[in-house]
Amino acid sequence: MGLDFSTQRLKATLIDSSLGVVHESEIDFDRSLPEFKTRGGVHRHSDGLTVTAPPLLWVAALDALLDAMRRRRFPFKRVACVSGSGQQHGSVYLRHGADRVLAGLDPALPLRGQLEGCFSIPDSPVWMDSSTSAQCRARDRALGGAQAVAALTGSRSCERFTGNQIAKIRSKQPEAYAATGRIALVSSFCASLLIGDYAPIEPGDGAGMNLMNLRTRAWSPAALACTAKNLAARLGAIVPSHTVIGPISPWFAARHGFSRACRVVAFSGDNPNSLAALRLERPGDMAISMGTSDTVFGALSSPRPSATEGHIFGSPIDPEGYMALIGYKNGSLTREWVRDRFAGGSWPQFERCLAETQPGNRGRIGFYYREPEMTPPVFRTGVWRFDCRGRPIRRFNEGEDARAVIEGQFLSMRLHGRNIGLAPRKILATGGASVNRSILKTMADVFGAPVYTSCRPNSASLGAAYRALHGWDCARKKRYVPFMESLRGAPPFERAAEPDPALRATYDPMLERYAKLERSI
Ligand code: XUL
Repeated sequence: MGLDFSTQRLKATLIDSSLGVVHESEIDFDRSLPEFKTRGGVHRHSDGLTVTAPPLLWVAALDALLDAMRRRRFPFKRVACVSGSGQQHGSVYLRHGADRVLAGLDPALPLRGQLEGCFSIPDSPVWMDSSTSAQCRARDRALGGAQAVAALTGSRSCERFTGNQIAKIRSKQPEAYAATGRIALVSSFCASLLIGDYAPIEPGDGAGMNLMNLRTRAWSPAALACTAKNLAARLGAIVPSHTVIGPISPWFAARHGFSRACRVVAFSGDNPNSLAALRLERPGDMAISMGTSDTVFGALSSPRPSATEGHIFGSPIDPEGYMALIGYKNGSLTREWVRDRFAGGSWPQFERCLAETQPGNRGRIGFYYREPEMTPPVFRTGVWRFDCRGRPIRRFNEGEDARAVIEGQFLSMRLHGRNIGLAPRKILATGGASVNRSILKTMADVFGAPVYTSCRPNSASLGAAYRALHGWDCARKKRYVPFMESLRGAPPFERAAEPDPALRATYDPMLERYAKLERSI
């Protein structure tokens, strides 16, 4: 069973021994638990920067989900192993002694009332928070600059990253910090509920804190020291992602009928779990998720952390591997804007534009920033068009904007992926735009790699279920089993587009021209 505590809902995905999905359930936080007064699962504060969510909401959601599954006569006793996923970076502050509460839960009562008094901070900072710029700059100063922070932890100091959130709480709410016995991530907190004890953190989600040494996968004493006093004792251990962290707690067996033999595998973040769902195990396996914002992630063996772009996390499916994550703000909305203004207003018309223009767009390159962009950081929105000699031009010919926005987005992904060590071998396309065949063909050509598609929604909870199976398999066989050995027989992805090898000669030099023009913007 995989559980995904995402920003807006809790989902469960169950797979059986043939690796097919046999059950899915979900609870929407705003709708099912209105008393927490969240919108989109969070509380946005009046400063416009602070965003929080009550951890008791996630506890109440687990009660509600399990009750709903029990009403549907879900056979809990057949669940062999559970793992899970949490929105990344968020932190949960548990009072001294909360571990005793977790260990002594009364099966006659729901979790919610029993855990209510356990939080020293009742509203947890979450990934949408951007209120910690001062703490980020202090971290940069203490650790030798932005690039030094990235080289040590895998990412530059980011406002949403847990270490900076902890530093803010330690300085603004010292009594609450002193009352805290354990600081957990959303993922490890939710795992704690299942094992009835404080759960360890693993390197996939642990890397999203600006506190872990990316290479050793242990807490960095220097990063801890510049965050808060006596932090190591409050964070607990970091364990490999496939670790069985305990049997399920007696509360789950007595109240819902789970088997006492059911095991729990370390929970990870939603992005690392999506990497597991898409089985991106080998360096060069990457995914492009095209949604409101676009996300690129993939496996790599020689990470090159950068202070200006992307993040590197520990791989959740390879104890020695790494994963890259690059986010873009200009995704679907920007593609739709180009479609509506310059490409006939419909996707069939847009596809016609792609078909009627030449790959490489006769050397023409466009940059379309409808939103301030994060990769690369571009704060001024606008459209920039260049001819084949790199001279700015005001307009393109008919159809060329459609090709320019798609080629430009993929060239950017190839460039910024390369900058942090991602060398694509095979691409999995997911999200809304991945149903569009001409977009996928352009993707294959720009990257020079085959493109596969996966339309399975809920990738984080499915990935957590795969990781549960993986951890269970390793424990059962008493050796490390490669992830894909545990996943042998999983349904194959559909091969959707092949690269045209002749187009390397077009796109390789175009990438270098793109990089130069991007710098000029
Ligand atoms: C990743 C990030 C989000 C969250 C929420 O760095 O902040 O993707 O994990 O889903």
